[in-house]
Amino acid sequence: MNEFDPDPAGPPVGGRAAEGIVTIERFLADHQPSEASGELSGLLDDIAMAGKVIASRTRRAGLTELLGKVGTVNVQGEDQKLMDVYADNVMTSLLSGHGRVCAMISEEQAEPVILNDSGPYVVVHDPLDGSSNIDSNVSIGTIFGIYRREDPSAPLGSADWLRPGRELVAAGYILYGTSTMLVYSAGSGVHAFTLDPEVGEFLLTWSDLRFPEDPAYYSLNLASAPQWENGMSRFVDWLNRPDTPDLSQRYIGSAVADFHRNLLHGGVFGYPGEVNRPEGKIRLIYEAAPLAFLADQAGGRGSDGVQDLLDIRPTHIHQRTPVFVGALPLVDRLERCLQEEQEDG
Ligand code: P6P
Repeated sequence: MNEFDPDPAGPPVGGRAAEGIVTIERFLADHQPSEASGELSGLLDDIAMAGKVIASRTRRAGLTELLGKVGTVNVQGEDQKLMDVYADNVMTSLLSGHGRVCAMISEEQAEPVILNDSGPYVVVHDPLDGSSNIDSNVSIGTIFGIYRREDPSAPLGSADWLRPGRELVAAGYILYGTSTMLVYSAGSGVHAFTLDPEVGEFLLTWSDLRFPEDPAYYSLNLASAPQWENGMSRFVDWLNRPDTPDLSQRYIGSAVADFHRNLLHGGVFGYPGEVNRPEGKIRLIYEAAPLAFLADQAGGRGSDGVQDLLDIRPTHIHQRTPVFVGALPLVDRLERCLQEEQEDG
């Protein structure tokens, strides 16, 4: 532990605390494959920069004009917050440079944003997940995923972004909370960085994060239980049995914050399908798939209750899906409960 090592809120069971001062730029450079062009590292650097800019505003949103609604609704039919639009603009602006990104899929944009027709990467993102919490100062976050175009010579089109999460080359989130953390994976483990605002750098906090063996939390909005798809009550009943893991219920209303706590301390986040909304609320491409990619890399997984989230090929960019993502034993148990209910009819 040295002066730059943030005093972690208890190093996670499954991860290695940083030794010394490692910036994200250096970590990316040291961990990219020798044959890499550096383009993906450069893109992740750009996303880190976007995180710094958005963090600086979320810290002051209460003091500036950036709280409140724009007065428009996004394609989801949700009130757009000023910060949603700001975060979307920052991500688009910072990722438009260098020619690395040909297209972006955003929760805040009805259609794909085409930046150029030659960039090797497609970026999917929820610029500010949990934004309904902005005015109550609850942690919110940017969720992102990166696909590499399979055939850059082919005309750019939906085949470049309507892809299963299994084809992601990287994914992560930036969590704007008590501190700003960037957590990402490029397919070789999950790594977490804390923004030191004085230095203006994301510094490595933990590498190779993995869900702890003994989970501590489950994140379900129990108030929605009456609307849940069949089988969910079977899971909650299982949780409350004396012979099952003694979990606490924590639900923030910001998936990225729930996911992060469950990654560090063990747990599962769920947003089930509902009787009148069987597809659930969470969007597949830019929320569920990136989180499922991270979970997979950290020894957990994501499911829609029947299949791995990473195996679902989207049919449209704002497609929603039921989501159960986190520690393997809990996701497996959830799937089993839903399937047993199905079998029992
Ligand atoms: P509810 C935020 O709007 C979000 O998409 C997720 O971040 C969060 O987990 C969920 O919605 C909260 O939804 O219906 O429980 O308020």
